[in-house]
Amino acid sequence: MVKKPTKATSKKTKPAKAKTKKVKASAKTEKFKATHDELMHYYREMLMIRRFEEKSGQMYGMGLIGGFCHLYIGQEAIVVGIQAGLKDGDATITGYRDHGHMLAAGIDPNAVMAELTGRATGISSGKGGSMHMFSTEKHFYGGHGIVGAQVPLGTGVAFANKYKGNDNISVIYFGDGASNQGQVFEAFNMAKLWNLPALFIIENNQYAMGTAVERATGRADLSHRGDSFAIPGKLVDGMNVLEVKAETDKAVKYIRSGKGPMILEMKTYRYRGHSMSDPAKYRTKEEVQKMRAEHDPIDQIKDRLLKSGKVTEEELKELDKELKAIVTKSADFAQASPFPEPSELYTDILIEGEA
Ligand SMILES: Cc1ncc(C[n+]2csc(CCOP(=O)(O)OP(=O)(O)O)c2C)c(N)n1
Ligand SMILES: [Mg+2]
Repeated sequence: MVKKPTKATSKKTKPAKAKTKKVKASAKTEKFKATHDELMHYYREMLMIRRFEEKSGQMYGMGLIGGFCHLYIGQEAIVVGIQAGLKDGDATITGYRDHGHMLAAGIDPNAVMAELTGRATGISSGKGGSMHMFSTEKHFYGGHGIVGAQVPLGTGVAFANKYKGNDNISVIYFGDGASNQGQVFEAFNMAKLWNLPALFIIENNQYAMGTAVERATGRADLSHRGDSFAIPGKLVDGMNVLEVKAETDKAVKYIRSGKGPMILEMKTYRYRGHSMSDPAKYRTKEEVQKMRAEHDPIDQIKDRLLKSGKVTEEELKELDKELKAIVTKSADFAQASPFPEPSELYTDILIEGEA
């Protein structure tokens, strides 16, 4: 959602005293400068994704979303912080946990929810579902169900940008599990060989399905994955949107100046199971609770906003209501939309004239 930063609606109301949930980690955001409008913008964008994902979870439970559905709850600061450091024309590509990436890229929530529910008004005409959504208009190249497949594809997008001589970069998101795949290293090699404008983002949410990163990875500090290709990497607190934005700015500057690719390992955590069908028995409830209580990306910014006295708890509640209404509208829109016609099975298979 590339909306203008939201301003506090009323300055007269008395700022609420720290009535919010205590967030021990909020001090970490204090190290980074941000204007009030920027903080409000990040808060709004992250909360929008969370509310959208909560609704998606409900819709899945009601049987309105079929197939696989992977929620992004807990990881919101990554796409929001990165998107804030990009310019129009920059491309993004990711795996199946893609709803948040689409909303952050400014794609209409109605079109995303309609796609999740398989309706003709969906962004892939109801034929892609949760894992296969695209928007060439917003330079969002999917939505991919095959773990790691987006990495060579996104590297190809970076190649295209360089070939065309524009200054757009390609941001390629993938998980800690995907980072062990062979095709990722082949893509790294070519990206460095040709110094392509590629920003590789490893979303290390610490699990690949039910496997903890330490159980599957010889060296778990993934920011070093590019060492043997001379691709610089950095570890970033992916729960702190301000740190994500600051490190994105540095990486984008480096890449746009023609120096070649870069890797950012975003340390994060997913609160929900791998997909809607995962009961998450491989970790304790306490582990999840601790992350939520001490590192929640939205609470960290909320805490800082309230401490600033420039916005009240009431005003933030109003904003939340506004976002919930947008999400409800998207669910209503989806349910009122028709399913694709059976004849649609035979369209969008080959590009016209290419057969
Ligand atoms: C090539 C391939 N192998 C296996 C799978 C099954 N699979 C789907 S998601 C997943 C885990 C990937 O974890 P990670 O890369 O950490 O991303 P996350 O789900 O945590 O976002 C696996 C093994 C698949 N979709 N594709
Ligand atoms: Mg993972």
